Amino acid sequence: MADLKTITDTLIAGDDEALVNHVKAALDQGMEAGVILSDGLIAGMDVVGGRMETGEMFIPEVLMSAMAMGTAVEILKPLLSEDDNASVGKVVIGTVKGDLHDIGKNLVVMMMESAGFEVTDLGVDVEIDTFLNEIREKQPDIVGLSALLTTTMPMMKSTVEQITASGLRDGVKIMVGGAPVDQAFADEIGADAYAADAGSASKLAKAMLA
Ligand code: B1M
Repeated sequence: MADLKTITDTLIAGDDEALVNHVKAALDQGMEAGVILSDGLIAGMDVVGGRMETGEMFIPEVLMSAMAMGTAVEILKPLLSEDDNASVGKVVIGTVKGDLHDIGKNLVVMMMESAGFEVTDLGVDVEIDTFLNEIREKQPDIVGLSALLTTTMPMMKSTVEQITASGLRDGVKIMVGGAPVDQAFADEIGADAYAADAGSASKLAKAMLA
């Protein structure tokens, strides 16, 4: 019998094989993919974050949880897709320079792709010049910037500034997100939108282009 607590505990333990089994069992029992994601997996990463902060978990253990999360998300991905797959717009997205966190950004990518966006994912630790080049080449409707560290939030600001200085700002909407980011910060750096989670990111992206 797989329940959300078992899923959360297995994610925290970083046991990806067991996690896959528990997630599959939960799906077989009729649990919704979205519930497994938010109340099982993301809830587990929150516990991992707390333990990392207090020194109860170290980087290698956190990485094992992160990798287990990625494996489990792959199982849920097709089940979280929306039916309507017509392209609704182009998105270029990445985690800003200096920041290696990608789990949240990957969820945003997944939700946006599911919602019908054509997404170019630049990965993590993305140089400002890479964003500028990709905007020139791909001509996206939306540029997404993710940051998980308070120390990389200024890089978000610099990225927006350089997009503006390069004359590319008028052609794109900029969306920002990540745990330390909020609406006030988005306003302060001149972003068009802030989303607190992956679900609202894709809804907001659609709304911005409507
Ligand atoms: Co790091 N880390 N980490 N870490 N890590 C945090 C962020 C931290 C809060 C942990 C803590 O101390 N409690 C802390 C930051 C403190 C701060 O800045 N004030 C921290 C630290 C300090 C560090 C290091 C500096 C540790 C060290 O080396 N001493 C180091 C930095 C490395 C670097 O980036 N240069 C580091 C390293 C790592 C790992 C590599 C081990 C690993 C990352 C693995 C990976 O991503 N592949 C890791 C992890 C896993 C975490 C925690 C535990 C989990 C992050 C996560 O994946 N959350 C995290 C603690 C926490 O957040 N509770 C922590 C789950 C994910 C689904 O949520 O990413 O918030 P989140 O994404 C959400 C929303 O924010 C939003 O939607 C997502 C889905 O709903 N969202 C967007 C995200 N991007 C968006 C973009 C949008 C819109 C919405 O539009 C474009």
